[in-house]
Amino acid sequence: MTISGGTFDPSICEMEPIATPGAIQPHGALMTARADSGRVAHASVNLGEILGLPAASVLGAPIGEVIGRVNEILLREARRSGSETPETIGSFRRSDGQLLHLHAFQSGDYMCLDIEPVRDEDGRLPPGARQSVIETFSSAMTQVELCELAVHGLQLVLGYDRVMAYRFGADGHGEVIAERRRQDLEPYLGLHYPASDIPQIARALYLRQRVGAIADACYRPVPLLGHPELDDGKPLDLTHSSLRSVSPIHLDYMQNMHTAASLTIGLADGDRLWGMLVCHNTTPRIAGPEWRATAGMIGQVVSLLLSRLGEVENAAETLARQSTLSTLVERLSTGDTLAAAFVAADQLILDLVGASAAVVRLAGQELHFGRTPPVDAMQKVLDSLGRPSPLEVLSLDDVTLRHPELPELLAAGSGILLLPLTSGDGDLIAWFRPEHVQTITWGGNPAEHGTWNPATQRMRPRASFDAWKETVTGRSLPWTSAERNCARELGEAIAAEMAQRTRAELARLRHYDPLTGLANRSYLQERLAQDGQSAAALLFIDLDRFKAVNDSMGHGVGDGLLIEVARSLVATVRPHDLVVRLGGDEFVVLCHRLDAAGIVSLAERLRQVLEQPFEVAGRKCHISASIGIAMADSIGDLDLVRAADIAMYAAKKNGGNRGELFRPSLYEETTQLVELDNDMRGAIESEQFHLVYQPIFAL
Ligand code: BLA
Repeated sequence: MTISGGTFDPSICEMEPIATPGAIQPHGALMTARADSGRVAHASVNLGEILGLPAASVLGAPIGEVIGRVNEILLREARRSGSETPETIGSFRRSDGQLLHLHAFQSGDYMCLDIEPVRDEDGRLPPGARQSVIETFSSAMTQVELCELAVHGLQLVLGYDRVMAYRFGADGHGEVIAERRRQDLEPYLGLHYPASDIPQIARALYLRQRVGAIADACYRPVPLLGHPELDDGKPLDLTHSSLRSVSPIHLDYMQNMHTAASLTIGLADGDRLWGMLVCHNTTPRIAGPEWRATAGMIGQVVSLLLSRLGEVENAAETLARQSTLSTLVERLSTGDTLAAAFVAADQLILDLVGASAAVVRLAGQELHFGRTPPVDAMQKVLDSLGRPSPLEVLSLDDVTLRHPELPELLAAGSGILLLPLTSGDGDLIAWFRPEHVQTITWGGNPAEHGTWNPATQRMRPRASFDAWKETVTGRSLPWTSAERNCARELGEAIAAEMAQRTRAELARLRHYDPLTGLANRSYLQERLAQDGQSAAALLFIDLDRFKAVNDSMGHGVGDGLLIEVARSLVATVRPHDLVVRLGGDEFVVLCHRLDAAGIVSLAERLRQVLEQPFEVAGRKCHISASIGIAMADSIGDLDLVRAADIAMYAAKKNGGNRGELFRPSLYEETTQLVELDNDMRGAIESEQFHLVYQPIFAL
């Protein structure tokens, strides 16, 4: 809409006083009475014509005297029941015999009556027609199918020239998604109309009052007269009047569309206006109470089913995406690292939200999937999105319109779905979609919303509704709410997976020696506790001369030597034996299913291996080992480590580079070296250890 050559300002349309026009359409009359006194406060100037009593003569009179006592009681009852929506309360016979419908509704302090002559067409509906139309609705599988059945049914029972289902898009513009029409009329099916064709005020009104009718776009509005004292002077709200006079802008619009009459039904999905069923007639047509009731009922059923079908369609999409999501989440828990798991699941990441490319940033690593946009341009877009909070999904389908300076984004990054991850600064997943060029056919050029007519001081809607094609570029396919939800759920799953991996890593650290990668003392203790009932043999290995190496060659070589020793131990024992670094230069080998001869020969092999010089950082290190051996048929509460330790001390005391089997006499020999606790003493005295009395090997 241009105003004196200025730009279109939709707010002008929003200022139309559509609920309080101060006038009605001329095919009926309107009268109000104050709820307290019951005296007539308003009357339309055509009251004489419709009711047979001039407006001036009824203003101030008790309403019962005008419409009869019974009708007054019914009118009061309609008010008492509190229902805002209009209802037919009865009829009234004029002095010349003409029957009139009385239709009650509430407005502020007033009880209001629409008065309409009963017309022949009113009873024209074949009995049961309405019911059988409504029954067809339950077969609809999609919202569009339901709308097709609804327009078919409406045309069948009400017989308008054209019946359309009009669906609103997210930006408020609308599209005709179903249509039935007289063959000679041009089709509107598939046409789009700008949001400003139906201003917000009209949408809000159609949510409150679902059915509205215009009998003749060329009518002359009939003003209301108010009683000087009983009319409170506030504009009377006619939202619920079936005779409400409509905005002259819209009447012009209808005339430009070559439509004389309309009957419109608001379709609601919850508390949102989903769309409208719009019936048009090329010639004037009055929609009487029966038709309006039929329209209202059809609208109610369609609205109800629409919500349900919407949920079903959404659930079907979500379900398909959920199965991709759960496969993807399952994959995340495999793989050595999360990044490796992502790489292995590449196609699933794209399929999850129907993207052509994705970038995953994780702990300083960046993974690319599919055909990603050029890195610099992508970074600029990400920067422009600021720093959304973790798991706050952002989606745009018009990146290239927002960034015309980055045309290189068109092919791969017209749409972006951004998921900031919880793990830290800059961790994110960004999905991309390419440009999706679309042709939209508008009912008239949408840029020409209307013009300002200085002569009438009114808006004039656009004159041409000829199909006008627009090629929409710079946009990707929009991201659906199911896709956004899946992205968020993936974010939550990644957070859970990361927590799980951190816990596993911590557990690993708790059990492993970071220098050699061997199990540590706490792991050994857990294993011994677990293996409680089984027979076991344990070697306690202490390196001889390690301190000398450490002191003379430095800690670096010392650490290197420990790593080499660990490697040699692992290479020498059987695969299922456990090699442990207790700390410093002390190691343990825990063996199962090895008899005394077996364990002794293993100890001897280890002694020989450790006796060989080790080369660390180009330096030769000469060490050897003192090895203590302890065995038990059942570990139970025995402190095998302590026993082997005692034996090791004996080996060390005897010159090192040798093995000693634990025997109770060692207890006596080593008392100066180690303190034995009572449990140990008890175990030795009860001879639970294998008792072997002589050193079996020694240098
Ligand atoms: C109302 N505009 C409406 C209504 C429809 C449309 C359906 C509801 C009333 C009715 O059913 O007639 C629009 N009608 C359409 C469309 C199609 C159709 C899109 O058949 C497509 C096939 N209208 C304008 C501009 C303004 C405007 C520029 O084009 C504002 C300056 C206003 N439209 C306008 C207003 C109403 C309206 C104010 C409410 C009328 C009323 O109820 O008083």
